[in-house]
Amino acid sequence: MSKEKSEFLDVDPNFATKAIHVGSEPEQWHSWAMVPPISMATTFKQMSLDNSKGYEYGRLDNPSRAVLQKCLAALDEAKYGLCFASGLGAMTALVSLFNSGDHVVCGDDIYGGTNELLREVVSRLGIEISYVNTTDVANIAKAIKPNTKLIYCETPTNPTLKVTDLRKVAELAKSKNILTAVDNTFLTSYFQRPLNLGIDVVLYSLTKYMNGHSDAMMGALVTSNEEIYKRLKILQNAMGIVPSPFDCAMVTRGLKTLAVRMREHMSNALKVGQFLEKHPAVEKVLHPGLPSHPQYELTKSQTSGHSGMLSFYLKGGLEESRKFFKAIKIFALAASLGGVESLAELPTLGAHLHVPAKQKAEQGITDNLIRLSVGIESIDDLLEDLDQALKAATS
Ligand code: P1T
Repeated sequence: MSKEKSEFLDVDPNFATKAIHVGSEPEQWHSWAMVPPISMATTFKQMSLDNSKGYEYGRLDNPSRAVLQKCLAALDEAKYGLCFASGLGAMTALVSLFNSGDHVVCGDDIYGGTNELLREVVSRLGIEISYVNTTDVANIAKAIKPNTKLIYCETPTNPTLKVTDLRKVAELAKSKNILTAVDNTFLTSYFQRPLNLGIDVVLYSLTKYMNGHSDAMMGALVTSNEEIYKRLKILQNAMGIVPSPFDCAMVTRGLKTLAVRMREHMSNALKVGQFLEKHPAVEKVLHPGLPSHPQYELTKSQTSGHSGMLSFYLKGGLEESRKFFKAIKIFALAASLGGVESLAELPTLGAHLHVPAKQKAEQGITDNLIRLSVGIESIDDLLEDLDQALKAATS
């Protein structure tokens, strides 16, 4: 275990074992295959009119999906997991729990696509949304109304890595009987388990770290609340936002290396963060694992480490950013995050393109804010690449 890591909460000591074995038990298959067979069937023979072997129709359930859902639940120490066709598919199901006239308090710094879904679709359906800075729980308390049904946030946020105190959010919501949900995409269940901090539902874009290889698109909701699970299970089927069995098998395989990958992402990103903080071409680094982060202590109290995500302000503006992206060689200019390969993007023209300009300005999503998803390549190569690109950007 690295020195940095010992400062944080203990990682679940059984995590890697669960990630490799739970849901994949060979004895459940006739062949005792060590790797779950992919079940592509869309329909399943019924034993009689009122008796099945557990599966009926592919949208309702599927053995490859069941394997993954069981593993996801175990990793969050939850009772239930449900997979969806994408992270936004999972969000669509979550917000569909609510009705026209209901009110949602939402973090103001969230993935641009989630922001667009809430503004362009959910608001139009009559669900009112208040965007607040959740880093101060008092802002959430102020925004709560008699019809508030959900408090939702990301922590750390995409792309400015702000951290919300999940214990305080859960305590406030419970006192008012409001459901809480947290997007845990950046940290994964390896580094942060919001349900253990009192949160009701955890959302994932499995497209990112959980799969880890940028080759499957999927989302998930995880909960121990039986009533919410039953309603979400109905929505998963009724809305038809289900993943393919093949993609489920891909993510099941990805999870088996989640623990080792996350340790490498953490180590590389911390070194990148420390390097950038000292670089003359860099104005400021946003990384919750660096003592310079305003919520460094809070982070240590609710997570057991960090992912490969960090952002930084380059000295200069759009012109310098363009030069940086032109110069990078190992880091690729690309959307998304959480794969083994290093990616860089400019949120204001990428993942947050459609976020209203005012909201972007308030969040500090400027022309010189660059987001990195630090992969698990050799660290010296990554630092060398960044160094030459930063020099090219500011020369
Ligand atoms: O892309 P999808 O699987 O639908 O997941 C959406 C999503 C949800 N939550 C967070 C925190 C995310 O970052 C994302 C997707 N994000 C990107 C594609 C991106 O480049 O930030």
